[in-house]
Amino acid sequence: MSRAVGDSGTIVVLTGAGISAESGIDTFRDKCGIWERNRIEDVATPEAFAKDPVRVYEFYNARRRALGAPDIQPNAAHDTLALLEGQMPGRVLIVTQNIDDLHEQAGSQNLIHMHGELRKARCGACGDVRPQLDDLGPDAVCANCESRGAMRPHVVWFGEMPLEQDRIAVALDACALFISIGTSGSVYPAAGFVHDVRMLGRAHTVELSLEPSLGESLFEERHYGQASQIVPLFIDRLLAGETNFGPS
Ligand code: BV8
Repeated sequence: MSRAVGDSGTIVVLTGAGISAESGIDTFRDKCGIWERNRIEDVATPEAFAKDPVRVYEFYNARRRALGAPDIQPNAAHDTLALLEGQMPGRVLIVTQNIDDLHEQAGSQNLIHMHGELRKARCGACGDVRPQLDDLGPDAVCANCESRGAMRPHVVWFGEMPLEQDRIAVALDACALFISIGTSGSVYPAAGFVHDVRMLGRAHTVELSLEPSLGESLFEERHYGQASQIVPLFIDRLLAGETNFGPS
């Protein structure tokens, strides 16, 4: 059965750390990954922040500084997704688990950072969110409510509710094509999106990653390799109408 995206079908693309690996940003669960060098309980939970805020500030300050290095640039996978959005205006949504801004740098606009953004800070007192390019610390003052010491990384920690879940649910419900790129399928609710889409039975599901994810068996189509190679290959076929799911 061809559930073609056709001229009106929408596409939801879920991305994980693997799409940014070739850009020089560490993944989490590969060898020497971020969670291999740091315990989640020490740096990525509200309890960790309450217990030792300086350690948590520094964990994200180090990653923010690394992201600012001149050699950290979007790769062909990011660029191709921005091209796809340009070719199918209003019909492509990227939901990223990543807190880097490489999708934005590549030109993607219809984008949800469900786990927050490394280059933003949020006030724990008033909720105001502002760009944060430099190191963040306990003496930071909120530009909105002037509270001192309440600013935190605008990042979703484990045990916190991911952002824009309602908007994501609406997009998953409506999509004709769900593409998962560079994620191990380890973290929920993101890892459950393919199951949600399959239960609805309307969309084709595709996994593009270096190696099979934990949710591999739920994807109807799977391609493995470096994102900078397999993502352009797949999107080129999609746009050329060589799949069942390109624009008709
Ligand atoms: C919540 C921001 C509820 C921080 C992150 C159900 C079952 C079990 C557990 C749970 C569940 N529901 C909730 C949980 C608990 C928890 C969870 O899922 N735990 C896991 C560990 C079992 N989930 C949560 O706590 C979430 N919150 O559910 O809240 C709630 C309800 C009501 C009220 C309040 C709360 C919040 C989760 C968000 C945590 N924050 N990120 C930060 O970045 O520091 S998640 C963290 O993992 C990372 O940010 C990352 O984005 C995410 C997923 O990792 P991946 O992106 O997949 O990266 P990974 O390294 O694992 O894999 C990389 C992949 O790329 C690999 O497959 C590799 O092969 C591939 N790859 C590598 N190189 C390449 C490549 N692919 C292509 N090309 C390459 N070159």
